[in-house]
Amino acid sequence: MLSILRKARLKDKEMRILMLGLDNAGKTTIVKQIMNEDITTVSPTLGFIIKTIDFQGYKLNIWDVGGQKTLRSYWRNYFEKTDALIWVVDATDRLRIDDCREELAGLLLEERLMGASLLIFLNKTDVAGCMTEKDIHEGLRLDAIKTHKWAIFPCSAMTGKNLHEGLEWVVQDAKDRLFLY
Ligand SMILES: Nc1nc2c(ncn2[C@@H]2O[C@H](COP(=O)(O)OP(=O)(O)OP(=O)(O)O)[C@@H](O)[C@H]2O)c(=O)[nH]1
Ligand SMILES: [Mg+2]
Repeated sequence: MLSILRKARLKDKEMRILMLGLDNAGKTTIVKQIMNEDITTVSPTLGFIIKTIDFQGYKLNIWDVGGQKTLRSYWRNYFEKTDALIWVVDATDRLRIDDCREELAGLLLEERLMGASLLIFLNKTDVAGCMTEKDIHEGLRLDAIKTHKWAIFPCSAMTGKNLHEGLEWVVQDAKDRLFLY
């Protein structure tokens, strides 16, 4: 019995994190920055990339999926067993904030994502004049989200600002829930 429990817990030392957002939001750059890889050579993701990060004793399998409009219908192929959803928003992309809200709202209706923690990375905040946390709060109507526990972290994939802190939150939150059962 104990060994089964231990195995279950060991298994929980792995987390599946799904990273989505509109194209050009900076998802791939965020992952590369976290992995200390060269961030000067990113190009749009046409399929998906899985990166495994060792983080505070946990193995994080991060699924970075392309966000171009034609690719969004494939997002649903990646929902299964997701512990945490990272939604990346481009703080400089005011024109597509409605598009961004609608795509996120659609995801939050997904049954297979119901148990997932939601981390919102407000990326590109190194750019002067970009949208603020308050702008995003209103633009994405975050207060209306009742289905998921969420947090928003203004960050920059260029400088690395707040990326670690965001991951820390989402891992802690997913962890808290895993051990409830
Ligand atoms: N200034 C600034 N530019 C960034 C930042 N993050 C990403 N970029 C730039 O934004 C562009 C898109 O970055 P990607 O990481 O390819 O975006 P993506 O979300 O993976 O895009 P798709 O794969 O098409 O879904 C690149 O030119 C990056 O250099 C940031 O924090 N600040
Ligand atoms: Mg990408």
